[in-house]
Amino acid sequence: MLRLGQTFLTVAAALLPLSSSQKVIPLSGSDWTLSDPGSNVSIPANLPSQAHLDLYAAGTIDDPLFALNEFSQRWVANSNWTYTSAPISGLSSNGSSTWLLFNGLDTFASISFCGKYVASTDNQFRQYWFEISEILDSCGDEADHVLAVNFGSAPEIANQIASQPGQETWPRGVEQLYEFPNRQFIRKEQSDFGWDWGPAFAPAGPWQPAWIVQLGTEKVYVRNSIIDIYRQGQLNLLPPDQSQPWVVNASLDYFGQLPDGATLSYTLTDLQNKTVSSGALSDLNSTDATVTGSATIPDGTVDLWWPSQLGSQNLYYITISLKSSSNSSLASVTKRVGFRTIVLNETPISDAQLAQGIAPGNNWHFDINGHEFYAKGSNFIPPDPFWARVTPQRIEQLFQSVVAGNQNMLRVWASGAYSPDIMYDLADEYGILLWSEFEFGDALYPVDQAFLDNVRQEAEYNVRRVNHHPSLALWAGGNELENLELEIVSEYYGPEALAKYTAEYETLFIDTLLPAVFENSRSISYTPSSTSNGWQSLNFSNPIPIVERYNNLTNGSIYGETDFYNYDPIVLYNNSALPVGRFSNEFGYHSMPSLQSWRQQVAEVDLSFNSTTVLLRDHHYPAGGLNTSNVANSSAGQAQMTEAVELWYPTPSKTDPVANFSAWCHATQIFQSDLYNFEIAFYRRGSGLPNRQLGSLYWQLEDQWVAPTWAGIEYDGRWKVLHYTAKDLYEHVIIAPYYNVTTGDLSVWVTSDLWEAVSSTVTFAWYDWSGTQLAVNTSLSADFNVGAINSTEVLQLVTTEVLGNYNLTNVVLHMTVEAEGSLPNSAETITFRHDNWFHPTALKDAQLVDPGLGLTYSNSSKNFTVTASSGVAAWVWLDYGAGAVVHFDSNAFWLLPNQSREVGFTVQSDTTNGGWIDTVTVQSLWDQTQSTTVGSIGNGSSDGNTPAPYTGAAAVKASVSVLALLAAAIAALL
Ligand code: BMA
Repeated sequence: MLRLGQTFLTVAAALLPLSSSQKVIPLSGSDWTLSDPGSNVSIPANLPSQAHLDLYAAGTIDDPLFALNEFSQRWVANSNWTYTSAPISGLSSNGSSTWLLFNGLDTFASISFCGKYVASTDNQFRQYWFEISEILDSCGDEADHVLAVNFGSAPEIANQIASQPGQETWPRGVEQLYEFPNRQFIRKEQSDFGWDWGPAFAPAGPWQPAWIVQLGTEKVYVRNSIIDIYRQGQLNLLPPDQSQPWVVNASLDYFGQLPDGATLSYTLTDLQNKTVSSGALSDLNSTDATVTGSATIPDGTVDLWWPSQLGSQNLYYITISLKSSSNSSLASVTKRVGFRTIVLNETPISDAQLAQGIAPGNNWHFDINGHEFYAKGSNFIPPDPFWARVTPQRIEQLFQSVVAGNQNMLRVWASGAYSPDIMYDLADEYGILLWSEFEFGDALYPVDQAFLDNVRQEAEYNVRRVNHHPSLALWAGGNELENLELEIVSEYYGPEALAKYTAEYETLFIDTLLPAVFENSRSISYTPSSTSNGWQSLNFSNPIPIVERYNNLTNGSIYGETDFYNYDPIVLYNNSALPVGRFSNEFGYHSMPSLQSWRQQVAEVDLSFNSTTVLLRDHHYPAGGLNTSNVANSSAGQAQMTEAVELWYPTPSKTDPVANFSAWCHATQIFQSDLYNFEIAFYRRGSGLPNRQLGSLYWQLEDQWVAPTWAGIEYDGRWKVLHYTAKDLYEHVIIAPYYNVTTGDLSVWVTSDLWEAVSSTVTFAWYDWSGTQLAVNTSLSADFNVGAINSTEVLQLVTTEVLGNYNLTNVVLHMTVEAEGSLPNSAETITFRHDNWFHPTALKDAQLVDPGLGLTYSNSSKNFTVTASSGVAAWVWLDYGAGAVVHFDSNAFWLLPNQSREVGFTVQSDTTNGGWIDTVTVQSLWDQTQSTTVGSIGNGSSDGNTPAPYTGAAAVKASVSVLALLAAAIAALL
C-alpha cells in the first residue's frame, strides 16, 4: 500500500484559484452565532457545523448520543436555527462581481446578506452559488457585511410537503418508516430521520465549507470540475479494450465571465513532481457554465492503479489550466488521479464461460483493469449522526481497519450523504474501491418535475466532483429499490400498482440518474438499484441504453446480486437457506457492542440487557414513528440475539451482573461472527461453482453510536469479534467446512481468490475436547490444485458413518491449508496458511473442558502469547479495557492444548499511556459459564480468571496493574 501524507494538500490545491484579481474569503471558523428566538438560544457557533454540535459545545444540551437524549432532544430538530456571521471584513466594492458559494447547506436554508434576502435552498447535497454584487453595492459599511442563514425544521417541512394538495402518495408499507416520517419528500440524508442502526436527530446547519468570492471583469471562479479518465472507445458498463490509449476528459464548472478564445491545457506529474505528460486539451467546448476539453495519453505512459492486495496504488497529479487568448491565467485546478478501468460487468455469460461450467444467465461482477477479481468487503454507513464532526482522521482509522481486515471494497450505502472528497482521497491511497450510491433508500420517491430537476442537479454536482478518484467503483441509484420496494408493491398491491410505480421508478432511477452519470463520465458503470437482477439489454444507440431485467428470469439461469437477512437463528449452518447469485451485496445479523463501548454512552445502572435505555437504543425493529416507547419492537430484536445464543452456545452465567451483561454481549458477537463466517465461506465457495460468485460485502462495516447493530467496528473504532473473523475469512486462501445437519454430510473446500492456480496441501486432525487425537478413518493430508479465483472440494464424508464410534458432542475437526503463490501483480512467492474448525453438534451441547489458557506479554517483541494447556480452546478472545483502541493481529481463534499463538497488535488511539497493556485478558468459550469473582471486564479485571501472568520487563508493570485492577474494582463497587 502506498501512503502519501499529501491528502490535505491535494484537497486545498483543488480549491485554490490562481488569479490575481480574485478574492476568495473562506467563511469557515468560529466567528458565528447560532440563535433561535423561539427557544431563547443565542450561542457561539462554527462553520461548518450542525446545530446540535454547537448546542452541545455551548452546554445548552447534553451529549446527544448519551442514553435516551435522542428522544429528549427532538425539540432541536423541530426548531428553526439561524447561523449569523460576524461582519465579514475585506470585501472590496471595486470587484465587478461578488458571489456566495456554499458546498453544503443542510437542508432548508434561507440566506440573507446585509439584511437582504439572497436565496433559499432545499437540497443538502447540492453546491449553491449566488451573486450578491448588487446587495453589496447598496450595503452600508463593513459592520453591515453580515451573512445570515436560517434553517427551517426538516421534519416539519417534510410533513408540509407531504400534505400539499395533489402530492404523491404510496400504498401503506412502501415507505420504510423509522422515526420521523416523510423523508422521501426531501433531499436530505435519509437516515437523519432514523434507521434500524441509528438515532434520528434530523440535524440542520451549514455542514460544508462556504466562501465569498470576488471576481474582476472577464474572470471566472471554478467551483467544481470533472476529470474522466478512460480507455479510448470505452462505454459505460462494457469491458474496454485494454490496449487502447487513455483519454483524459476535463471539464470545469465556473461562475463569472469566460472571455472569448480561452484555452485549456494539462500537465500530468508523478508524486515526485516529475512531468509525465503535458499539452493542450483539444475539442474545446464551452457554455456559460462549463468549459471542456480532452487529451490522449498513450498506453504505457503511466502505471496502473490497483486496489489493495491486487497491486500498487499508483497516483498522479493532473493540473488543468484555463488561460485567456493572451495566455494569462484565468484559473487552474489540480486533482490527484489514478489510471484504471473499473467496470460492473453484467454481460451475458459467454460460450467460453459456459464451457468452463458457468451457469447461463448474466455476469454480475467487477473487472479492474480488465481482470475479474473477488470483491471482499462490507457496507459503509454514515460514521456519525453528525457529518460536520467527522474528521479525516476518523475516516483514515476506519480505512486502516478495512485494509487490515483484508477488504478491498466498501459499498457506501445509499441513504447517508455523498462521501466527502477526503474519503475518496484516502480510499485512493489505501486501495479501497468505493461502490458509491445516490442517496435514495427503502422508499419510493416523488417524480414531479421540480423534484427530478433538484435530483438531477444534486447528481451532476456529485458525479462531477468525485469522478477523478480511482477508488470510485460504481454509481448505484439507491438501496433496496427493486428487490424490496417494487417487490412490496407487486406482492400486496397487484399488477396495476406495480406498472405505475415501476414507471415512476424508471423515471427517477433510469431516465434521470443514468444520464447524470453517462453524460458526464465514460469510466463509471451505473446500476439503478442495489439489489437487482441487472440489465436485460444494453444498447448505446438508444438514448437510455439499458433495459432492466427485473423478474424476466429463465429457469436454470443465474443473474444479479443478492441481499439476504433471516432472523431465525436456526439459519446458521443451513446452506440451503442462502441465496445463490453472482454477488452478495449485503447480509447479516445484529449483535451487542462491548461493555467498554456501552459505558461510553450509557449510565452504569443501565448496564443490563433489558434496561429501558439499552432496550430503546435497539432500533431493530424501529419504532415506525415518533413514539418513545418502542419496547415491543426493540424486544423482538433483542430476543433474536438472545435466542441465537441460547440455541447455539453455552449460556453466560456469571454472578456479577455487569460481568454477566458483558458475557452476553460477547456471546451475541460470537453468534454474529459464526453466521458471517458461514455466509462468507458460502459466497466465496461460489467462485468455483456454476454461479461463479465474485463478491461478498457484509452488512455493516461500522457503527454511528453505541447500540445493538450489524456493525463489525464499534463507534470508537474497537473491533467486534466480527471484524476479526471477517479478516480471517477474507484471507486469500481459506479452508472451510460445509455441513448438512440433517443428513450429516460434511464437505470441506479450499477457496482461493489469487489470480493464478495454486497447489495446496490440506491436513485434517480429529480430537475430543480435551485435545486427545481420535483415530477417525478419513484422509489426514492431501494435495490439491486450486484454480485462479476458484474453489475445490478437499474432503467429503458423512459424520454419522465416519464418527460412529464417538459421541458427536465430543468431536472436533481441525483443518489446515497451506499454499504457495503470489499476489496479483507481484513476483514474490508467499506461503498462504489458513486453518478452521468443525464441530458436528452445537457448541451449547459440546463437552467443553477448561482449556487452561495462559497469557504472557513480551515487552521486547511487543507480542502477547496465548497458550492452551488442558483442552481445545474455542473462540479465544483477547480483550482490553477502556481508554484505548487496539487491534490485535488475530483474535477469536481456536487453540489445541500445548499450542500457543503469538499475537501482535496495532494501537489506533491510547489515552492510557500504554496502560491498556495491563488490562489485557484472555478467555474462551469455556469462560462464558464460569462465575465471576471480581470486578468487570471493562475496568480491566479478568472476568473470573486470575489476571494473566506477564513475563520479562512487563512483570514490573503487571504488579502495578494488579493495584490498578483492585482500585478499578473497588471504584466499580462504590
Ligand atoms: C438492509 C440495509 C439497510 C438496513 C440493513 C439492516 O436493509 O440496506 O437499509 O439497515 O439491511 O436491516
